[in-house]
Amino acid sequence: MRIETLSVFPQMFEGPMDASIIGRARRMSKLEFAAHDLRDWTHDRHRSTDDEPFGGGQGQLMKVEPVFEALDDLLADEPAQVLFFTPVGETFTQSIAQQLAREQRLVMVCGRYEGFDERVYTRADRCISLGDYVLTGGELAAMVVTDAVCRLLPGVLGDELSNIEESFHGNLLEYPQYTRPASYRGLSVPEVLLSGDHAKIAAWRRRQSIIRTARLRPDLLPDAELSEQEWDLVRACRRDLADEATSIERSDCER
Ligand code: JBE
Repeated sequence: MRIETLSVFPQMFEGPMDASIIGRARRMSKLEFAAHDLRDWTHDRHRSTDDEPFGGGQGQLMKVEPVFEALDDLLADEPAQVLFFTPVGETFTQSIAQQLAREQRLVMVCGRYEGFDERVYTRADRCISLGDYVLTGGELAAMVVTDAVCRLLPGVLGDELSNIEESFHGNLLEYPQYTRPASYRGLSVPEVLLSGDHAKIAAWRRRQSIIRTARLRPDLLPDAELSEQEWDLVRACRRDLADEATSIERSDCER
């Protein structure tokens, strides 16, 4: 896969795109990466990429012409899926990462300042947001998406992971894991994990995943594939939470 970014701070990508798994994927030619400088498509002496908003208001906006001209050039020879990073986009998920990992080429456009002139979005195949917070620019978002996509590319991680990845662990949170020592400062590893009984361990892990998801991320459950028995466990966790709330309420009233 080829990933390119378009931004006024291409140097931000140095380092994160060279280290660890992404660096290795590049050296193995599983991933090609290039950070383009949007200023290369400006024509004025100051190489300006931003300007004041029509109608007034705070801050500067990214201009439309450099983005259009850059995309004309970048897409001239080879098609690509064009992504824009903006808080107005769809929220990035593992499922979007899986879709993007199937593309041949991604061009990620990263804004700065208060955002883009709205007309740039006519060039977008997809607008993506990392979440409901405001970043100073889209570069870090592009790196997050590159990281999530890169690890899904065939041969980048061991292929043994690929089945698990298909569904983000069946829409359940990861079960708790431990390594040596078995006991540390009075904190011990659950007995079952030391038992060597693989069936029992698998059952315990599945149960822990369900309990955690029910308690911490109930929003994931509608898409989880659970057996009737497992739904009973979810309902028990919900009753537990309700009971906890009731007992907290009670103890508050008794004070
Ligand atoms: O999430 N994002 O893609 C953003 C991009 C630019 C600014 N804030 C964001 N949250």
